[in-house]
Amino acid sequence: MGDEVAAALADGRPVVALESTIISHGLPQPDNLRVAREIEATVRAAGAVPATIGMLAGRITVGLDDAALERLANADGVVKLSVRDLAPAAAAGVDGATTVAATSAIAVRAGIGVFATGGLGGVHRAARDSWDESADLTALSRTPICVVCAGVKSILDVPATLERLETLGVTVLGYRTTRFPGFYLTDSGYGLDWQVDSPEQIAAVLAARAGHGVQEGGVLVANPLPADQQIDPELHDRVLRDALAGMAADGVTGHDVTPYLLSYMHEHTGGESLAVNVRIILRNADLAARIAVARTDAH
Ligand code: PSU
Ligand code: MN
Repeated sequence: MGDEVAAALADGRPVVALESTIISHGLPQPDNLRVAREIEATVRAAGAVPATIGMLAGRITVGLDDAALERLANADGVVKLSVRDLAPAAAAGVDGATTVAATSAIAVRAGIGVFATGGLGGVHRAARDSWDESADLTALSRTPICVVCAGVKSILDVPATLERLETLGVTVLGYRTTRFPGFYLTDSGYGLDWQVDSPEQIAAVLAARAGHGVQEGGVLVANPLPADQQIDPELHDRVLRDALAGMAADGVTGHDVTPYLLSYMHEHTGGESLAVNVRIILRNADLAARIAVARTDAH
């Protein structure tokens, strides 16, 4: 664990977990390193300590330093690690980037309760045949963490993902909305049961959850982009259609599906999807930090 994160946790100060797959597989070089640093700076500006999580030469690290961020951003062959990959990757001594599933599991073990990401993994559109459902969902069903995201991308089957979150017992809160956000789009077209309007209210939900001791899994906070900042829905729909067709033509499957679709969107929206992606992550980092601060203030 990084010294700064260890000290903050020991003192009971607010800490926000951050994932590394977004850096190594979710954003293109060279923007990824700049954005990784901006995410951390955003968490700090809101009064919390950032703990970016990843694996360096087989060691799980909570609170990557700047040299480590640079290594995961720039090295080729950084392995994308879900929970089930952590042990073999550690034994093999590789560098790896942790997904939402793996980051959540590690964060909770380390005593961190709030986590900011961009978009959550979910049920893929072809899941009826491929069975491709992100382990992010099942990990959240058993990991008591609060994850701030902008919903899921419409590269996924959004209603199926919401159904699975319900089945798996994951609480979903809309931040100042009752519409589930669609990452690049403010509204995915699907509704939510619960709305919260402040970090303090979210902290109250987390306190109630912990107090009951009944619910095993996590709380997802869905933080939409303001409508005037979303991607032009027409451009979005057209590029998405092409991306799905390209993926089928190239025979992309398994854990390569999400990175393929993300980079396709980045390349074919003239940089718009990247700019929107960055805005989303920074907004989520800010809200997560304010939730972490509200939790410590409530004690
Ligand atoms: N969705 C995004 N951006 C991302 C990811 C998902 O909009 O960077 C990354 C996250 O790390 C997430 C992972 O946990 O992809 C999910 O991959 P899979 O679908 O293979 O579980
Ligand atoms: Mn998958």
